[in-house]
Amino acid sequence: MNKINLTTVLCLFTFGSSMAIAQNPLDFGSNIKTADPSAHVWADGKMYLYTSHDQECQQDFHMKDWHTFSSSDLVNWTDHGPSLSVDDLTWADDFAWAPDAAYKNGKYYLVFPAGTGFKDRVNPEKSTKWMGIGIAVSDSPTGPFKDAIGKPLWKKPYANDPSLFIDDDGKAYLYFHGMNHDYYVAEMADDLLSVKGDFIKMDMGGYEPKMEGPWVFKRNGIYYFTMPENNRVLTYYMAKSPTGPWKYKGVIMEEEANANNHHSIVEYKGHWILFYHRWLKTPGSACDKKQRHVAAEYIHFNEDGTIQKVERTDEGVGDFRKRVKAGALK
Ligand code: FUB
Repeated sequence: MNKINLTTVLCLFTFGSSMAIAQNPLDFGSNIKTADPSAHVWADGKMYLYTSHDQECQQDFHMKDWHTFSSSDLVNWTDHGPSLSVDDLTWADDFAWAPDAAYKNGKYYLVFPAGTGFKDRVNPEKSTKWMGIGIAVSDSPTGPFKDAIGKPLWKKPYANDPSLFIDDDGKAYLYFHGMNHDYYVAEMADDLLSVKGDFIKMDMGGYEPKMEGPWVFKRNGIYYFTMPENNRVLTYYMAKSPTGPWKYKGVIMEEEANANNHHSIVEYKGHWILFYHRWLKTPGSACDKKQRHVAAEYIHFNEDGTIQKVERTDEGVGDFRKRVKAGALK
């Protein structure tokens, strides 16, 4: 190879390798529309995403099943198919909304909201919609999951968007969005099949906006309660205990297009990742409207533990392998 050709090749290689790889929304290998990602890293070292599943061109969130995806590099994903469907439930037939998962006592648990009835937007007094939270179990992280108690954990209050946090001492806490019960937490029994005692109303430091989709994680001994505030803007609180008192800290990600967001935050191979969903028009859709797709971004912390604001990007975590190899700073 002469000198000019070699230089050209080297330039192309250097430029090409520094170019970001478009990775959002995540490529699940099909046209599937997914939302509400809950991320977990289990003992096999893989990242697992538990998501809800929008029917193509859906309206009013009539959703029927939950999917599990796994990956080792956040770029190549395996769709393990529906891990549970409302058809498998005796007490609900619709609204397979935002799930979460946990590993405890050698088993994998899927905690999920589901419901019955319908929402009448024109005459709300005619609405019959009801939602509750169920718990299903499997020997495998990808299911199939089996409804473990054959009923919701409770019937009142109306509740959805469950999130299970298991602390280092093994205690399990269930956070949720509930009618007149936002910012309550339920401590779960050791087998995760029932709630222990009463719901606990958490001290949110006097700031309790409308919310849904809470998520709790722990980093360096500090607990974080994150949520889509007003169902749109991702914001957070910090505390020294999983039940508060919490201190409001502000915005993680601004709202986009007046649409709901739903998220989870997890550490993977030394990097903190925010999974969320975006409303996007994508090729191959059966209708000309925005639909939900799961995406991911890096998330960074300041010295004092506060979270830096995150922008939505096309690149997302497309360079994850490279970053892990380089041991890049968080
Ligand atoms: O996916 C249905 C609902 O939309 C979720 O439960 C909410 O968090 C919102 O994302």
